[in-house]
Parts: sequence; structure tokens; C-alpha cells
Amino acid sequence: MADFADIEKKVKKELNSERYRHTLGVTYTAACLAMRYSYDVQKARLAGLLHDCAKCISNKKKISMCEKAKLGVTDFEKEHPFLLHAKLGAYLAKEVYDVEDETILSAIFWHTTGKPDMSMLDKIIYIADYIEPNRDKAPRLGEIRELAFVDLDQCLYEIMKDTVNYLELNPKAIDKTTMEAYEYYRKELGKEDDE
Ligand code: DGI
Ligand code: FE
Ligand code: FE
Repeated sequence: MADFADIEKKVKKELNSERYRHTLGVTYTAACLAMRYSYDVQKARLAGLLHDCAKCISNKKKISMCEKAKLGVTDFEKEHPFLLHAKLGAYLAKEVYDVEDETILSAIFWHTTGKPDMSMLDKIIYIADYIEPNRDKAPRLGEIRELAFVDLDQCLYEIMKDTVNYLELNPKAIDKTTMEAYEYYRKELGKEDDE
């Protein structure tokens, strides 16, 4: 594999139509962000294409596949198995789709929680996932979409802030990496006084 058109065909088979539509949205949005920030467009669109490749696998199967691949499933992940689609997706990108580029695998691995000190591609995929044109539920989407093409780090922070605020409705469901990522960028960008 590792040819974009072949991967596109296979990903289409693995996903339902709504998830595939979202995936294409992320693919093209990631490519646009790469153009804006002088990043490798081919890498960005491949990471976008594969970021949710494990999304339509049942929760039970996600857990068993992660265990079989020795990816280390925590009790927290067993309680919130949808989180596993990110690390399982990175694993499948490597083993099934033959992607060797570690920056692409990292962007897939961290696309749901984010993490402290993200690479440019980690940020592009995290942001593209949130702002792609099919999304319509998040608050302030217009503002955040505009910010994505003005200042990547500020945009990343605003998305993390809204995500954590939303997740705080059910604080027990927050992964520690999601929180660490938010705290890291809050400090990094001098936002400690933000609400
Ligand atoms: O797979 P997608 O729906 O395209 O997007 P995603 O992989 O970024 O998942 C989005 C959801 O994940 C969004 O509703 C926020 C949620 N999320 C992010 N961090 C955490 C989380 N949910 C829980 N329970 N815990 C987290 O730490
Ligand atoms: Fe996802
Ligand atoms: Fe996604």
C-alpha cells in the first residue's frame, strides 16, 4: 500500500459513509493548513486520510485488537474504548497501510487527546479534525476556523479550552493526557489567567 489512491479506496471500505465524508474533510483541511504553514502537503493529507481508520471497529474488537497488538490498554481506556481508535489507528496505519513515517503515526496516535509539545503535523491534524467543513456542533466554529489560518498555536489552545470545558461536564471521563496537553499550552501561551 502507501499509495494515496489505494489507501483512499481501502479506508472508504473500512468506514461508514458519514465517517468517510468527515475523513475527506479532514484530509483536505489538513492539506490547506499545510499550505498555510509551509508544511509537507502530502504528509498532511495522508495523516488526515488515516486519522480515523480504526473508528468504525466495534468497541469490543478495538479492545481485543489493541490487546493482541500489545498496545497497552488501561482500565480508563476499557471504560472509554472510543479513545482507543487513535492508538489502534496509528498501529493499523503502520501495519496494514504500510506508513512508516513516524510524524504521521504520531499525528494519528495523538489526534483525540492532543499532548504536550505537539509537532506541527500533530497540531494540523488535531485542528483539521475539529474544523473540517462537515463539523457543525462545536461553539465558536467560525472564529476558530478563521484563527486556524492566522495562528496555529492560539487555535490549538482555543480548541483544547472548549474541549476541556465541555468534558468537565463529566470530569471522570477526562483522559489525563487531554488535561496535560491543555495545561501545557495554557502555560506555554501565558493563558494562566484565562477562565
Ligand atoms: O473521531 P472524531 O469524532 O472525529 O474526533 P476525536 O477523535 O477528536 O474525538 C472527539 C471527541 O473526543 C470529542 O467529543 C472530545 C472527545 N475527547 C477528547 N479528549 C477526551 C475526549 N473524551 C473523553 N471522554 N475523554 C478525553 O480525555
Ligand atoms: Fe478520531
Ligand atoms: Fe476525526
